[in-house]
Amino acid sequence: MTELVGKRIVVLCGGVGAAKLLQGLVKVVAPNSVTAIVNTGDDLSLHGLHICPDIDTVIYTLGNEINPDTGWGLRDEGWRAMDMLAMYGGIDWFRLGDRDIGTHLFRTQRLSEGATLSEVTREIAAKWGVGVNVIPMSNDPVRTIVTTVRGEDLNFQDYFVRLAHDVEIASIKFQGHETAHPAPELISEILEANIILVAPSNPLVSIAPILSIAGIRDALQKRRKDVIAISGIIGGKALKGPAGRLLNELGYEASAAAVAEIYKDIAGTFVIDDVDKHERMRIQELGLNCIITDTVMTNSTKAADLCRTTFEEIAG
Ligand code: FO1
Repeated sequence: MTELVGKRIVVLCGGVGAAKLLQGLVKVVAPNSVTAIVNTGDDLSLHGLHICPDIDTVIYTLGNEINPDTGWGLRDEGWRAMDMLAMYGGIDWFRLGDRDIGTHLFRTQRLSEGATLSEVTREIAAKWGVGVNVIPMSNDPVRTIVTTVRGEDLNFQDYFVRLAHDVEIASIKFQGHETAHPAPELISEILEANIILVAPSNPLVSIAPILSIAGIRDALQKRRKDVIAISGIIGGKALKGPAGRLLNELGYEASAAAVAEIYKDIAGTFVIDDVDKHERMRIQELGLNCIITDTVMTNSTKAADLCRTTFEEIAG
């Protein structure tokens, strides 16, 4: 799109939904005009390895090596290390493929040598030929912890994978967010971008950790009129993951309008799916412009169409 040439676009990202959006976005604009700010609240330390699921999902997707069946991990993966681990009775519920383990080994080694997560992420993205500037939300550890209605604190992956998010949640916290700093250049990227997209990721566990870090919400509020959030809730539920259920459990309605309400202080425009067009009025009453289009990204062409329509609408 000629009117976007030379413009900078920042995208706030969780995992699978954000990666699909980015795959479409890079068909519409030059990859090197895009910065992806990625949630690291889902990160975990396992088998002594530093694992960053959302960063890897974004990089593997943009590198065209994502496992198309799961939306995470690599295609043509082998599982021999996991088989060995199972044989020993080790922790094997978090499935790390043989190829994927190489990424975690490299990241863990580089971090132990003193590299920052931003630096290692840049190195990994470069090896995959990813032109998008992928940056973690912070180089400091911030961990998403969910507290169940029975009062038990769970690390995010324990909740999400081990328990298959089949447990009722009372609250969510982002351990370490009070002292964490945004990654270098993150705030200036937001302040200097022409357009800021909030990907259709889970607002409570993928985008909220990013917003919990001091300075990020303030920077977005300054840019509110150029911030466009895309609803991950379509027809009352998320296409993937527990967002709909989590919204209900934490006292929100599972609807596009409820997500718009969550983002109303940082976003000036909200994109909803055609099936939710009856919610337009409620969203406009919250003070947001509302774009209605097909938001279901079944493939990268449809994701590109979503980006193109959004940019055309905001250009008027
Ligand atoms: N998701 C699963 O449902 N089961 C797994 O065993 C699993 C392993 C895994 C390994 C590496 C990685 O980068 C992602 C992995 N995921 C797995 C996905 C991950 O739990 C979620 O997609 C995100 O954390 C939520 O955005």
